Amino acid sequence: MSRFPKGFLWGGATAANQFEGGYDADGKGLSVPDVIMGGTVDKPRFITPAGVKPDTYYPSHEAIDFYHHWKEDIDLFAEMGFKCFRLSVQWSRFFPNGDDEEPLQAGIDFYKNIFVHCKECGIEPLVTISHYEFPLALSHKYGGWDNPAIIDLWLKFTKLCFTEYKGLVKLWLTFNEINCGTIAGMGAIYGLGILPEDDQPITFGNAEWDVPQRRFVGLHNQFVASAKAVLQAHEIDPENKVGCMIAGSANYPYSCRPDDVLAALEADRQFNFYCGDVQARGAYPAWAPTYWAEHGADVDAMKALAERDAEVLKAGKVDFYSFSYYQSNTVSTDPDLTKGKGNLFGGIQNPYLEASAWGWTIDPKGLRYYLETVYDRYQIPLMIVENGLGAVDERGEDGKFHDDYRIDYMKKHIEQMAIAIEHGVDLMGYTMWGCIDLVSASTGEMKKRYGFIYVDKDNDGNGDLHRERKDSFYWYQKVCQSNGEEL
Ligand code: BGP
Repeated sequence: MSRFPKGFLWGGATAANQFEGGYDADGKGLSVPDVIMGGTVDKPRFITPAGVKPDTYYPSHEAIDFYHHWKEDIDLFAEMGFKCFRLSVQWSRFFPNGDDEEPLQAGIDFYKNIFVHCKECGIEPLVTISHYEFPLALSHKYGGWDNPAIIDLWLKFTKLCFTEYKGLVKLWLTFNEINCGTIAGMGAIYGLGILPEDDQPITFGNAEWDVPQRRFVGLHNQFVASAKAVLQAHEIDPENKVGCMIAGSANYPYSCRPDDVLAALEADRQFNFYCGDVQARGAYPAWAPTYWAEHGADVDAMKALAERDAEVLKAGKVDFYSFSYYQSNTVSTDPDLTKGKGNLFGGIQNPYLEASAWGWTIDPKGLRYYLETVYDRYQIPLMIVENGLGAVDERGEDGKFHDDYRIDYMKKHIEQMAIAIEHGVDLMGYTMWGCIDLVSASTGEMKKRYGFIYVDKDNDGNGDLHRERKDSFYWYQKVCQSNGEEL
């Protein structure tokens, strides 16, 4: 008997702006990621908010050109035995300016063909409605998610999706890693469409131009929009299930010094619970006012918003809780401790754990810790919608990609999932991040590869885009086919 439930959703995950390309194809409007340049682990990405600059390389413009390779790619996922494929739709493919009267038929058809083909292949699509994507024209005209007018514009887009894809898609996520909106700089741009006035590096925290109050109002508007979308989705098709999506991290105190333990609790609140509580429990946590005060928001204004919208937040709780998990995070109040490079979380180097080439701590047991903590807290089904290893892949002497390090990473994480399930966690599925090589969100590189499928393209955009199976492709095929028994 398998340790994983029958119908467990094994699969892979992607995001439109990181793999679709076709950034101006068939009438699509510019989206915020279309004006974000490439970077590296040491050199931040820059945003050119006014628009696309000549002679400048923007990784999203072609990405891996799923726009023209979608059938071939889905066939490869089917060959691996995917039960589920997570992808996102781009608002600006339907409504190029975000507030257009009528949608573009080409945008509707593009995704419809994909969903139909997924069905033919026995693959359940899991659709993220907003994955770090926002029509650039809306940022220019309305400012971003801090403007409440965005809520209804977005709900027009979600209604279109729920209606057009009824019967083809039943699993939805509203906002990718919504909790990143709590991070200055990166959170404002990627999550909330709130942009600086001129070209700026994208920082993880500490952005001079960033206004915390705008971010917290923006997040509140997203909570309301997400709750209304849950109600809309259920009304249009009772089969629909809508989840939240949180950038998850297990937060450990560096020492048993009470200050460090409290710092870990604080990190849990900031990254994991602030948004998760509103979306999964339907109300702000009791500590929200202190949190707003500590993060530079206007407490009275936030309290007024929370009270005004309490009913809708309660009514529009999500059906399931999804999250990304790459690493754990170690925190301390001791300023002398060395900072790790870390993904979104920074944090201190954990002496018991190794890190990836990009400085992300590798911690499979942290995944179990996270699963069990979050399930205790919310007691609704969970789904891991991102997890994986970003690494440099090089051809072996035989010309093939032997990515045993990736297999090892995933195997250890899946083992921990099995234990969490044994402990009672209701886990719906696992979509590994970047199942086909794609553009890195944090650095804009192609060199940071996650895929089971190699794509011939480099950081500067060179390559013929052909696809190749890596060793992990055949390994994951066995995982999918044996429902997680053969690791
Ligand atoms: C998450 C994002 C994804 C993805 C992933 C890996 O934060 O939801 O979009 O990119 O991280 O990150 P990176 O691409 O920076 O390696």
